[in-house]
Amino acid sequence: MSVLLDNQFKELPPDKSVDTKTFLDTVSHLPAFFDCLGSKAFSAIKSDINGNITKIKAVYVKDPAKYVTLQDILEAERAEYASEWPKVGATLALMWLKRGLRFIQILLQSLADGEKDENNPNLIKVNVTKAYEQALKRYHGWMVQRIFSAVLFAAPYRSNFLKALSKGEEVKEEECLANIRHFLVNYTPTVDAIYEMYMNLNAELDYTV
Ligand code: 03F
Repeated sequence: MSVLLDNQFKELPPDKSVDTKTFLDTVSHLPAFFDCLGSKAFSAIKSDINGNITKIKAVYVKDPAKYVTLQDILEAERAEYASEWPKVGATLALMWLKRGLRFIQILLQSLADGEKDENNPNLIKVNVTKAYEQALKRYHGWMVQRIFSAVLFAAPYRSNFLKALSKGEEVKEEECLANIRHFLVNYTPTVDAIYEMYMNLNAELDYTV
């Protein structure tokens, strides 16, 4: 089976609201995937993503009936924290988590679209770099950008990455790419909806770390 199909996102309702519990259940499976990539270089990324999921979960479990959708959380925190908001609480955690999710989306989409470096077809550097430039780079100062360049060397080969997505099973490349496309059908609109929510609530910040 494929990691992706095990963690399929749910289809959004017409109002594009994202159900908090379903969202948390689905993203909670992502961090374990980093262990399959076979390099310690990914542990900082894994713990950053994990940390953000934990922060959102901590707010949700305090009052699940109040925080049915992700927007419920943002609106409640906006009222609670006033001028500190949005650089606080689950609002800040989701702001960063969604950037990691966007990175994964662009990376998977680029692989599914068959974008590759014709001279090094088994490397995913072009795909990873594209995802980084579009999803994260502008929020990183020069130090973190240098960390990215270092981590890039630990990026798995394309064939190993596709194998990891298939839980270590040897599957045909075409089958794996089909699974990726299938996964993106609900994943992309969910990530888009979260971005749209941040824009509509004026909750997006562009400081760098
Ligand atoms: C800010 C910031 N977080 C943190 O300081 C930086 C962490 C390390 C960033 C290193 C960059 C590496 C880029 C990725 C290269 C990957 C190569 C992959 C090859 C496959 C925030 O942190 C906190 O989050 C927030 O809670 C806090 O309060 O200002 C705030 C305070 O600071 C980030 O920049 C988020 C980084 C997210 C990176 C996500 C990368 C995902 C990488 C690989 C995905 C593999 C595909 C998986 C598919 C799985 C499908 C099932």
